[in-house]
Amino acid sequence: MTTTAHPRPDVALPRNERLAAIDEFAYRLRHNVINMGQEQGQGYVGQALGAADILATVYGDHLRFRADDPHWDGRDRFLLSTGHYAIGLYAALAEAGIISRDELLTYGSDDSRLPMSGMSTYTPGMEISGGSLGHGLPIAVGMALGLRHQDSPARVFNFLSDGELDEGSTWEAAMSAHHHRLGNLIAMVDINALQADGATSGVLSTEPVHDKWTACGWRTYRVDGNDTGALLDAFDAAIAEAAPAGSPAIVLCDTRVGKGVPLLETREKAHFMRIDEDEWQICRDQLTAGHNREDVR
Ligand SMILES: Cc1ncc(C[n+]2csc(CCOP(=O)(O)OP(=O)(O)O)c2C)c(N)n1
Ligand SMILES: [Mg+2]
Repeated sequence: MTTTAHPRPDVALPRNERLAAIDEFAYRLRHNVINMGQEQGQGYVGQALGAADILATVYGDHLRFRADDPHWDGRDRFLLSTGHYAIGLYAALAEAGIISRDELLTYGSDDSRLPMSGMSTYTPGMEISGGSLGHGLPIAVGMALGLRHQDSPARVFNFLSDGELDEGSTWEAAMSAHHHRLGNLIAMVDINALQADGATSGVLSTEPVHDKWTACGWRTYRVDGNDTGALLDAFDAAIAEAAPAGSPAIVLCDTRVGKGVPLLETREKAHFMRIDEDEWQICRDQLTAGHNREDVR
């Protein structure tokens, strides 16, 4: 068993303990998503299940934050570029202790702090508002530059979807990050091969994605985004070289929509899922059976 330095300065845990904590985080996150989705009977459930392992690795291990002080100046900034993935981030914020699990059940309802598309003014821990794809990375570049000017040790993490690789603004920002030597910027892309209009390969061919980021001057890692061990190693490597001035890093994560719930993994029209009343418990049971654990309600 190798002991690795945990990026949070106050912890140094063995790798297997870090992994176990990430897996537990991801498992609970997925249950939160199912519970939230059931309240509305529909939602961006497939993406959240697919990206759960990425969110768990970053929120459950790498990100520096204070749960009781979400606006703490020294926090790492986590920018959710894809507003419609908010259900997944809310589920992670509950596991991180920033919002309560009870509040999750207000998701998408009138007067809730948890709207279907992420809004920074509504939700503690939500750094930017989403909706218009392709805006997260440009904002992340400005934030990373600003934090460096302030001599802040905080890092900026930006979560993108593969659909955002269709946007010109993403690539302008990618070149700017390299130009400004933003070594404090770490991005990740959920490559779930899906967009609103169908398969990514049919909407716009973005491959070879690894080569493109490398050509833009980024340190680039590509992993199975549902393999928490691979994610942990990739983010460890990306963060180990993070510095106020250096190369930005990106972790390209190949994921499966609906991961963890076989009923949803094979669903057609997976961008926005409508799930029948009697199917939610099947989802929950499949998730629980796959992990041999207790339900999370
Ligand atoms: C600038 C912009 N153009 C178009 C849309 C409409 N839109 C909403 S979601 C989506 C699909 C984007 O792909 P991705 O985020 O990979 O979809 P998913 O994996 O969630 O199915 C599109 C085109 C938008 N929100 N913003
Ligand atoms: Mg996608």
